[in-house]
Amino acid sequence: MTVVTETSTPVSETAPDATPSAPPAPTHPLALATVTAPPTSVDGFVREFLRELNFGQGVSLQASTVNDQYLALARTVRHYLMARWSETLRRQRETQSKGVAYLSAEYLLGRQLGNALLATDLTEIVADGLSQCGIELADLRAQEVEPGLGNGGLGRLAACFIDSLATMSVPCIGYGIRYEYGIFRQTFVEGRQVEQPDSWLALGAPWEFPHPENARRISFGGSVADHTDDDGVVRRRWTPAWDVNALPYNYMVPGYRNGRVNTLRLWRAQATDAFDLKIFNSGDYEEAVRAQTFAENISKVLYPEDSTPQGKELRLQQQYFFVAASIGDFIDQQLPEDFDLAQLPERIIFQLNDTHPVIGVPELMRVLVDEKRLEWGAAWEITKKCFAYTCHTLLPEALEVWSVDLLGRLLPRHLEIIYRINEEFLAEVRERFGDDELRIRRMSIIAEHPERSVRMAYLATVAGAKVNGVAELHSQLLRDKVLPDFHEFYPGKFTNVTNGITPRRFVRLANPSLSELITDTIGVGWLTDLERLRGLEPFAEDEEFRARFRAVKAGNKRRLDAVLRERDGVGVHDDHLLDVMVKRLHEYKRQSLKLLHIVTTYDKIVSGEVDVADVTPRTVIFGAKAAPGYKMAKEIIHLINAVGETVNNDPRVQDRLKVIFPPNYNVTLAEKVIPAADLSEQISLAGKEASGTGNMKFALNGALTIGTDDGANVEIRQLVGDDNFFLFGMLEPEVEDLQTRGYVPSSFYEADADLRRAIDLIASGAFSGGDRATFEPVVSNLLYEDRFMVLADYAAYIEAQAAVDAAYADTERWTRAAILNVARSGFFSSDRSMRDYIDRIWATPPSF
Ligand code: 26W
Repeated sequence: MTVVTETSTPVSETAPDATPSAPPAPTHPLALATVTAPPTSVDGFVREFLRELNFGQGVSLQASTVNDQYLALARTVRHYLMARWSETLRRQRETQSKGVAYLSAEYLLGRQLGNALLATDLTEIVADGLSQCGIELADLRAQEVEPGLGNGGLGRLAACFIDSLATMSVPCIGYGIRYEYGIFRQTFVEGRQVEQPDSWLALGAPWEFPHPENARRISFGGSVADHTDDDGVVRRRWTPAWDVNALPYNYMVPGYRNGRVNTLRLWRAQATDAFDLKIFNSGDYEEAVRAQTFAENISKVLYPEDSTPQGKELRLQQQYFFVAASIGDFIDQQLPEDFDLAQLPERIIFQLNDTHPVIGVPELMRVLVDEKRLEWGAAWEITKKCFAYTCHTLLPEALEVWSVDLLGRLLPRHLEIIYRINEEFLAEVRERFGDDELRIRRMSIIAEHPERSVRMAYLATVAGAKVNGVAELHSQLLRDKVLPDFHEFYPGKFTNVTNGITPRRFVRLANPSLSELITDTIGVGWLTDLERLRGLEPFAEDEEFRARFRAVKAGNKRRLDAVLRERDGVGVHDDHLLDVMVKRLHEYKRQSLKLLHIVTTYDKIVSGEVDVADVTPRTVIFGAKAAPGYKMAKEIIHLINAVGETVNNDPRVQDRLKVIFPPNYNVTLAEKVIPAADLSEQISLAGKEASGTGNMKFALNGALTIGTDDGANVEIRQLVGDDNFFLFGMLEPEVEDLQTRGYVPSSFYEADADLRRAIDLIASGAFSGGDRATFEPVVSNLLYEDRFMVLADYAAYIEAQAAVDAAYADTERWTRAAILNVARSGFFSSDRSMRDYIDRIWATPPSF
């Protein structure tokens, strides 16, 4: 008698009211014809737009608000993508080719309208048609609220990746969560960050297609027990305690002018039964709706942390909710009825965007063993081929662990499955290395200390067919430092795919004037084959071209000036070197090092050590949100604003040094700031930034990088050339060495007069109205902890900044270097990243 597992009530089936086996699909000769073909004339568009305004928004043109016009335009444009979407889906069903299911808890999509117009090549027709109606397209684009369904790098990368897969015609479904509230809105109150809820749906969501009929029931809690099934086989049966419905919302992911539209499916949580009428009628109204609010909390809000998991139960609920819905959806909705699940690895690869979706591994095992009644061994063979794991961090505290208590309570069957996966894994380790208990304890998916918990990165590594880092250095450190035991045990499993960014949004859309210059110079085609930018290299030697290149940059500075004046009432001088640091606020990214450079320069000016007239006019632009619970990060934001306030209003500076910190840095602001930048700050401590992607966006928009040899900076420097990159600071091995030798930050303070003066100025209260206490926490953290060695790299950084000033003074040399950065950064297209994933991990050939 064999013991295998089974759940009692089949779970995550489609919701009970789902229609029984569907009658033949309805059809009509006009069906496809009615799908609106993109207009070929302005009138054609205007007619469609006015129809949508009148019938969709229910208003006349005269009475319409800007929001009416935006919603009507968005729906009109999505009509034009419908044919491609349904054609893509039809072909996918027809070809049954292998595809990618990208599982990500975050997607930082940015505004959709501009990208949809670019993909359909309708920008001109629409702009003309709207202006005939007395409407500015730019006003409607500005009306769109960007979906901030992500924190930073990881979420934006997911958005770039699905854009590339659609443009490369690779079958892909992006799966995630439709948070009702995305990343918080950042405001500053007396220089301190204050968070506001991000009600991005408030003014309408024209880009989503809800499909409540495909809702799935997701279960939680309860217990597991043995059960003899109708074939007399003893199985494990999970009896959940509660459940919620997962409602899918589909979003279009248009490829760039290739007739293809992939799908992004985001799940929303809804109570299985609206509210309890019995309790309601008993008068306890609150209790009657409690279940409802409790359930819907699951997709209520994005967790605003991007490096230190809080281990909150709701976060685990979110992770299981969207992963179980996605895996169930793929198996039930995307595969033919009688699909042989042993072939699943030929049909799909579930790419794990960090550890956040890794609960999907025991979930697939539960579905295959408990629901589909496969043998454990067979199920594991399938599962091992169906998952791949991308790690996006190097910070030990960012690696998620879930306590077995919490997991056992919320997902008792999944914990059982994880225990068995670990048992069999450790048996293999013992087989290879004998009873090396230390190794066993080090490699066990279950950590015994400080509390028994599941190490999600270990589970992802054991179950994943491939494990990759996101830049060469990162992947090397993963193999040597983060997961060395696993690299030794699974040498062939580890690979690298260096990140990339989509040139459609971050060059063509964000920088139309540069795009025009590029196309004028090397022709079209570079937007889907970015290595063609190499064709610009010879033009670095062309004086006339350099002048046109500079004019583009100057134009982008003026545009940024107008945007920031209108947005925050502060502008930028277009004759200033724009020195930009935009990324999440985190100590390892070292915004405080940038701050010390500003304070040092300011100190030299006001002390008269340098003649202000000799100072290169420079505006430093910061953009950074801090996780609300990250105290030191918020202190640093406060200090940046305080220093800015003082420097910007000190007449002795004569406006030659400015510090501006526009609040609420997001994708939309990035699209305006990055094209205007001269200098890109990528100054993390070597060995801490997994890759970075902002660094790539700056290089492709003609900014020079000042940076450490960290993450993808290394590959940027190797490609653009040492002469066109301001490298400084310790290399990763030197950091490691200083760490082991014992790092004493105050010794650097003692030894460096400029550093001492800068820190003393902050400590003196110069930026806090003389109050020494205000920034004492930041100062003492730097002097006595300084975990990310800001003081150790200070001198080298200041020296590199002096080199920047010297280089910027030689305008032709600077422009030449900027052109070479653009020409040699084609490698950093997310299309290339996708090709690497296909070649090294997915083996999913483009379908057509
Ligand atoms: C709270 C748990 C948590 C932990 C880590 C949430 C989110 C994370 C992300 C992995 C953090 C993140 O965004 N990492 C960034 O990923 C980018 C895309 O690969 C890299 O370019 C950045 O270097 C990396 O910091």
